[in-house]
Amino acid sequence: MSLISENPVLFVKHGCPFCLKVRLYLLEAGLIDTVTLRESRSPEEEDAMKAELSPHLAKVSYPTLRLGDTYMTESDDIIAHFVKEGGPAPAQLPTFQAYVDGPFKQLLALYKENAELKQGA
Ligand SMILES: N[C@@H](CCC(=O)N[C@@H](CS)C(=O)NCC(=O)O)C(=O)O
Repeated sequence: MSLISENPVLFVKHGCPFCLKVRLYLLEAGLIDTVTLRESRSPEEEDAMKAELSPHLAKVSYPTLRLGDTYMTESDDIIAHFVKEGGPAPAQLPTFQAYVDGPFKQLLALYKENAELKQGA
């Protein structure tokens, strides 16, 4: 695996369900220690992280994985990267799967409903 030599940095925002999905994958896959985790936990830390990332991204979004000079911003792409590097398939991870099929799915449905309600208001 080239995960450690690339020294990946995972930028996450506290409370972000997409960030938790990636963290859960890495944790259950036993890969959490192969990344440097950077988490913003307050508006001030969020501003600082955004200022750090915005020169490299068209639109800052979390989670973001930095691999050398490359930045990835889609949670599924980030997980796919670790699978490609030799990590287990997400379908083999029961806790990850329970989150994706349960709370994560519900949060996405609520997010969508909220957006539709806002549009109609
Ligand atoms: N499709 C993206 C969605 C990520 C997303 O919407 N993240 C939210 C946080 S939960 C975000 O970055 N919002 C912009 C912000 O917080 O500045 C993914 O799967 O990673």
